[in-house]
Amino acid sequence: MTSLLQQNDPAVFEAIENEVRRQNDGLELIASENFVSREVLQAMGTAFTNKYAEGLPGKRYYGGCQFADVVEDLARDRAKALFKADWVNVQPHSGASANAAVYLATMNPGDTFLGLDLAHGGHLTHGSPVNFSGILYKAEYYGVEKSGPLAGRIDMDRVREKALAIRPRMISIGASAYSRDFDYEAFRAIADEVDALLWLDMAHTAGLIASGVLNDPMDHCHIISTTTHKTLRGPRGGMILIGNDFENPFGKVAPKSGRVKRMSELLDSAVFPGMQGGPLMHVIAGKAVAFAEAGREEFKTYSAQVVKNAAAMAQEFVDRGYEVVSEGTDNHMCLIDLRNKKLTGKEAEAVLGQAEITVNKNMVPFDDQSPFVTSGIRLGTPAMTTRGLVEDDFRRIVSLMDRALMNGDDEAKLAAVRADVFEICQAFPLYDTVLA
Ligand code: DSN
Repeated sequence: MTSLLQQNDPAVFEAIENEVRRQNDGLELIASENFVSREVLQAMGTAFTNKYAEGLPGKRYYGGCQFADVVEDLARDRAKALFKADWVNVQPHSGASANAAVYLATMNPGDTFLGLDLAHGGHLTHGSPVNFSGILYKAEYYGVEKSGPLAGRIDMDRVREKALAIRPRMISIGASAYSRDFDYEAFRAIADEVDALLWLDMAHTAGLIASGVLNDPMDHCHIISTTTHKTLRGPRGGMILIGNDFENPFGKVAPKSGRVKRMSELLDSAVFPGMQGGPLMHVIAGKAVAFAEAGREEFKTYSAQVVKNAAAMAQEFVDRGYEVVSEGTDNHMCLIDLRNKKLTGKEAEAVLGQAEITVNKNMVPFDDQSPFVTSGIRLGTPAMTTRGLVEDDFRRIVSLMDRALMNGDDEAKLAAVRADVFEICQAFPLYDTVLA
């Protein structure tokens, strides 16, 4: 059946059709990506996109928000149940917007914070000099160990030493490329010792935390931000929660209105009007659907499989003589250092792309290449686990990747890998229509 979009805007329809085909016919191993359900896609493609709803449910700046209130309350209640939190704001348009609101609510320009170095797996919004977080605030870093028993991992003694030396206003946890779980209790002890706020950006691991397959931060972190589209498998977007002991006035936060506000008030007003205008109600509808999905038993099974698949993938790389940073993984991703294979991340990403295997080049700790070249690739299992792949499938994928990487200039061998990739994709179908 021809859709209205196909009839009336064939150029846009064709781009969408090609993207759906690309997603169906390739192996998606980008650690920050996933495939949402048809229900989430349907919720997003609705008339809620037309609605302005600045404010919060019951306290809006526009009329006609009664159904926007319903859908935002559903999203908030489901998110609170999922993470066992008392407060949440589901309006941030993205993880970066959520993080910007965290800074706005808690820090003054020039204040010092301590976060994981981008070059060691941290995120741009955790103090990179080219990001607002590194421009407006004074960023200090902790990193991972270069060698020894904690190689590739964070040494909490060093975090403590650094925190005692710089006395930050806030300590951030969270990463884009760190495959080990965090010791939230130890971070909190350090934060308490230096009288700092403790903020977790759980963008990558939110779904795994919700499912109980990774450590639970809620009793230890003051503020928790996240995206909603990675392991949590919702629409692209962000969210902020407050940890379990934090609904008290926090005297250190400078009152901006002549009174000490609760952290929830500070964060709400940092999101709107601080950082954003109207919330994206169609995306919030998609968030509500995804949060309900993530509360189901099947999602826990899925998350456990994501972790098992990542462990199997990492081990297969180790067995094939690849250097896996920290020699394995606790979560959904692993980071491969390609220096012993005489390949850069840029070359590997391009070769694997020719075989329809999508990965991203990534800096490895203590990298000697630039961020545009890099010495590594980052791999994740959330997307292909959604398609139903299990450990043996991931071992097979590693063997295909190895064949491609070792034969990057042999078009016939790459074509053979591409054929195997296509066979796997056919066996694990994804979307059966172009439009939701
Ligand atoms: N760009 C995301 C990632 O790939 O990890 C983080 O924002």
